[in-house]
Amino acid sequence: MPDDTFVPHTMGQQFGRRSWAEPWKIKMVEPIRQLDRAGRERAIREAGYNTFLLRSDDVYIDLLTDSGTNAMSDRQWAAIMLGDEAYAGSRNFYHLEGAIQRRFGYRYVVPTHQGRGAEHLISRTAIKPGQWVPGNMYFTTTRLHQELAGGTFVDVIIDEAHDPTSLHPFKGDMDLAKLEALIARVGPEQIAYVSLAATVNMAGGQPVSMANARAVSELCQRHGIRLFLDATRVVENAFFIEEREPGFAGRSVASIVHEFCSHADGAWMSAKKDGLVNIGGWLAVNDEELFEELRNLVVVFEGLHTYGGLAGRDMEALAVGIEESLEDAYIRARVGQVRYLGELLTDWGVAIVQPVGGHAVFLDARRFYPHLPQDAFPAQTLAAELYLDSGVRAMERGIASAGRDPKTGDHHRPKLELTRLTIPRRVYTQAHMDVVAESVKAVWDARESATGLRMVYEPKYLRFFQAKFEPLAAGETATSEAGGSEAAYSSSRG
Ligand code: PLI
Repeated sequence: MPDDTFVPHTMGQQFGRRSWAEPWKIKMVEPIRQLDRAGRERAIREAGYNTFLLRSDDVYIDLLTDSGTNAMSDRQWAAIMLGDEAYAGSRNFYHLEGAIQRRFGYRYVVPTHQGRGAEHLISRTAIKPGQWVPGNMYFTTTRLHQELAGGTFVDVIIDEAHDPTSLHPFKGDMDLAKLEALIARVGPEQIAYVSLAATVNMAGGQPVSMANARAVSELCQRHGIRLFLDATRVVENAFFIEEREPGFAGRSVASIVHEFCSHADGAWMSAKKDGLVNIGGWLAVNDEELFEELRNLVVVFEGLHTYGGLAGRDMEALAVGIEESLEDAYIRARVGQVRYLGELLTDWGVAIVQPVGGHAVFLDARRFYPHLPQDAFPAQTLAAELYLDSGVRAMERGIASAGRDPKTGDHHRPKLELTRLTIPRRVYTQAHMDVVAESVKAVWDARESATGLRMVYEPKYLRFFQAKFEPLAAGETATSEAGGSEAAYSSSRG
């Protein structure tokens, strides 16, 4: 006799909730291990207190980045076996080209080995020395390639983006007044192009609204300026539009991505993020003349225009990854997992960037360590403390990442001093998130004892990748050999 009081799959309703789960199950696993405390102390010391210099074998849960760390699906691994490794005209290129044209809507496609390969090409072709490149907050590699091409980046993101406590739903939006003011000051012919990123990595994975993309596009058209999109996390961006922007509820992320991309004259993507692959990138434009230039330049720096530094199998896996990334159930679980971690930390009173973004939870190192000046690298310190506590690897997104002004040599001093817990796609479980949250809480509880770091080795470009640090002794003051306003940092520290 069936027991009709037992209702499978709706148990949660008894407690007033319904859980969601990932739309996939695990077929293959990769063992990980946790070093003991003495091992972690040795490893982080040998790494110069820079989590980029740790060996991954010494890491327990790896939240360094969501770049290239994706777990591919069985369909993608099957696609790997369909690699056509012809030097020229690989069929995998045509599959990839078709997927990009269909899903993002651009006419001409250039494959690149990863995002910065595309940034290099677009910067060299579209920037004349002395021109300006407005964007919605800097990104490290994007700005460097703009500078190497002779351009100057100008931040025109809304002020709310620099405030980790602001609950603005689209903190990635551009401030149209700031953009207009720049155009009026330097003249539209001196603007190389407008560079719009969705989502905004350095602001905490914050989205750009469709209304803002449309308005920026209209403004650019009025002035005859091109608009290019960094589409690295455009699927995560579309999820937030569906969730938050009036008129988009119930729309598929695929249709939102397509509409969003239609506002730009072209786009590039580090496919190592939303593309769900381990390597790859692309650049796509509508202008035939610009395409001719890019197609010529790609053979100089990346490889032939039908592989751009990628193996045929990589392009095939990406063509499949693009389709999978646009599935609504996938993206809901993806952002849902990041939010789960963020909500745990919020409930426990830990200072994080709000609202929680698409690819990572960002810890607010200023509020962890109000006693540390920015010259003592609070966010770098926090990443090292977290590793010491549990072997969880995070990364710095503060003064070390910001680098130096190439003209003055001074540190850039970002208002945001953050440590990023970046969640790889389809890799970790909810239990891993619990372990991470518990470790962050332990570091939060011990926050008063942190003493900070000093930089003892600084490479010229993208210093955060390879810089080395030493712990400051308790009471020792951090000194900066460069100028810049430490006072401004102190006065805005919460
Ligand atoms: O790492 P690449 O060269 O494939 O892509 C560079 C790049 C471009 N744009 C944006 C928004 C990125 O986030 C980005 C790379 N991000 C990395 C590596 C990260 O850890 O966030």
